[in-house]
Amino acid sequence: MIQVKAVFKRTQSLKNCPTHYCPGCGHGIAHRLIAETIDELGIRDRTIGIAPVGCAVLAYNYLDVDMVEVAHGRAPAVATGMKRTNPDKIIFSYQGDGDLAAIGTAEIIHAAHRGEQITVIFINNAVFGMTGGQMAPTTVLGQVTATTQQGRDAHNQGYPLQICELLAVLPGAIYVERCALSNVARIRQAKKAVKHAFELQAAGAAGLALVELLSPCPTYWHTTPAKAMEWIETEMTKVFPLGCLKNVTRTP
Ligand SMILES: Cc1ncc(C[n+]2csc(CCOP(=O)(O)OP(=O)(O)O)c2C)c(N)n1
Ligand code: SF4
Ligand SMILES: [Mg+2]
Repeated sequence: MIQVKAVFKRTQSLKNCPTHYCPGCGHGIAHRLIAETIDELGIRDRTIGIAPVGCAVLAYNYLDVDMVEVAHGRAPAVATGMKRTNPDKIIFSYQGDGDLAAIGTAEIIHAAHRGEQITVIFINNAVFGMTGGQMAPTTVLGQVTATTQQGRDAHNQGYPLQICELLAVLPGAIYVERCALSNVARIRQAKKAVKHAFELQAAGAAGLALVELLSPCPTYWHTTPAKAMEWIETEMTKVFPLGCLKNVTRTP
């Protein structure tokens, strides 16, 4: 008799549906890491996600947990209210760089500053993807976007904004790590980081946990999925160094 051993099975917290993301987009990978984490921690029945603006606005079509949609940049403010009124729930926001690092800069800084007990997954793809590939605060110098046709120039458009470095100095932020979705080893590390950010909240740690994921956008980087992965490794990580910037344990 042939023995069949299951080596792979569906991630329960991911819905079984076609994707709307472009080929090679990092959002789908990030969704999967979150869904696997929720399954592995057994927190599906008490997790509430906040969907962003941007290409992942439809995150609730993929993640099979309770989700709410909030206005541009406001996710950390809404997450604050949700967690304070439902302390037994696991609250996470999922935000792009246009959402978190441009429109919602004030919200994320103050939520971290207040030490809100929330988990933030921050997708840095160096552009405003959904609206046509305009420059984001995270666009790297020299990068051509719809609004920086000659390449981003520090004199005209300033320098790339490093959110992890900004937040790590705030006492209210307890865990800040930057990972990349650029190859299998990096994705495995990203999974560990995402899981840790959820575990801290599940364990009742007091403070905000944020994981930044450098994520490919082949469409608005005007390149192939494979070259987009390479570009993260060769260019993005120079400006956004990978690693854990902060990991402290604090209970209320
Ligand atoms: C108040 C307001 N600001 C801006 C927009 C347009 N808008 C919608 S999504 C988006 C950018 C989203 O970019 P990002 O968060 O980086 O997500 P991505 O698509 O790159 O994943 C913008 C500017 C809007 N509709 N309303
Ligand atoms: S435009 Fe970029 S971020 Fe948006 S779905 Fe396509 S590859 Fe992903
Ligand atoms: Mg973006």
